[in-house]
Amino acid sequence: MTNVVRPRLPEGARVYAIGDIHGCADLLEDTFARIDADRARSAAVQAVEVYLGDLIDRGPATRRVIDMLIERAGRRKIVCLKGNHEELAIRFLGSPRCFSEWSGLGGRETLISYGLVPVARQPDEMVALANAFGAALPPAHRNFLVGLPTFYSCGDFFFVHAGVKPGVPLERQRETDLLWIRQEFLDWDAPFEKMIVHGHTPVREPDFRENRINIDTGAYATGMLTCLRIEGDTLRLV
Ligand SMILES: [Mn+2]
Repeated sequence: MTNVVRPRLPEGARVYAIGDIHGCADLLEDTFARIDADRARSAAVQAVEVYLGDLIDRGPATRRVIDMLIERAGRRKIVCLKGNHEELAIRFLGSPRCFSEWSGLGGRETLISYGLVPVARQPDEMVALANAFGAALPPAHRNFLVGLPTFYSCGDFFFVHAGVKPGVPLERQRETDLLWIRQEFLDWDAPFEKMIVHGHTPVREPDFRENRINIDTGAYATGMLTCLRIEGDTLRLV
């Protein structure tokens, strides 16, 4: 019989992990309230909120979501991770030709939230739109997007947007895998070095596996933004 050791956080640490927000400010506001109520019921020595990336795009209120997260960071310990959508938005600023790819994945909603008209067919129109986006983006938002880390590790847990490349040590993962990987990671059922908590691939309900936990419940389409609380070896949905 195998001796199953459940992954755990260090004594006194609590993590609230939040799935892909995708521009849904109202759902984020509701999640803030749920976390605050949970903290009021039981105080933690050290609580950190980890937002798993894809904060932007698809939903209607990317600009407000970023404002809310920046404001939240002023009074709570939070970590916002980079998702593939944040990568695309940043890339568009320097490479206007990726407009078609980004806009099709929900970037047009982000541009609209910054007061822009997301139409560009010719290369020169894409350059003009990228410049307009750069001008419309408050410096604090640009710094926020550019400065996002790609993972957060605590105790036996590893938080990341998309997943990790099987067979590669966590400390040697490539950013493109952390932000984009899908089937190769999802199909892998052997243990990783740590329990991987991730988003990126929507599921109907939080998916608890032996080696990973997917909490992307497709908020922008379902209205469900999942928040998972981890303390010790105890997992609970908030
Ligand atoms: Mn994603």
